[in-house]
Amino acid sequence: MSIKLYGDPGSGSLRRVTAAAAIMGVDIERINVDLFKGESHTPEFLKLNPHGLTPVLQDGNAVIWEASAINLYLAEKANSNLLGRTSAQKFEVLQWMFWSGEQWRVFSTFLFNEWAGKTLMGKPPTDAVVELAMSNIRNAAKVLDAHLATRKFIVGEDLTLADIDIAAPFSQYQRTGAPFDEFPNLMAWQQRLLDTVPAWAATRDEVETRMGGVVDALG
Ligand SMILES: N[C@@H](CCC(=O)N[C@@H](CS)C(=O)NCC(=O)O)C(=O)O
Repeated sequence: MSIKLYGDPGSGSLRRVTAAAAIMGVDIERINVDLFKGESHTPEFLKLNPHGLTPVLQDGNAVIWEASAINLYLAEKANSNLLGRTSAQKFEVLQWMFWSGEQWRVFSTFLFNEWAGKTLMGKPPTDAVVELAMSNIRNAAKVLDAHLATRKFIVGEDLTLADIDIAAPFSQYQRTGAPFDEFPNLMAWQQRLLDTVPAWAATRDEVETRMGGVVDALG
């Protein structure tokens, strides 16, 4: 039975899983959920994830939502080094993944929601939301930039799930206007991922094609 992955190709959260699965060589069956048509809020989909959010993975009886949890599930199944090579590294990878969810990605999500819910519809953004998000991104990026000054990847010498989780907000960077370009080591690391991890570059292209189509469709 195939492993099914539900999501919209324009989603940075789906990209975390499609990139990781490709790197690990795990075959998945993609099932498109058009988020711009509200397809993650149908009664059928809400049975998979009552939050109405994607991605969702279905592997036999196992249904998992939250991209980081999905990636941990797949990495354990594939016995992949994306989890880190040593026990110490594994906890460092987890530390950065949890940090990414709570202190980092969420603020880019605020900016993306402003863009998708307002800018794209020709409405003014809510300044307080944008200011809060920008200042939290700057505070976190300062720490990340210092961390990356002497490192190629977030943990150890190789790509891990921590890189994938922390790089995800770059998926919507052109649309959110997050101030990443104020941080040279962060920008260099992101470019390194695009240059050295083919699945990261391929999934970036997939997001861009889909989002270009969304913008065109809305005229
Ligand atoms: N923390 C969740 C975030 C999931 C999420 O925000 N997914 C967005 C797409 S990137 C979504 O499905 N949005 C649909 C909606 O809000 O209706 C994860 O990491 O999987």
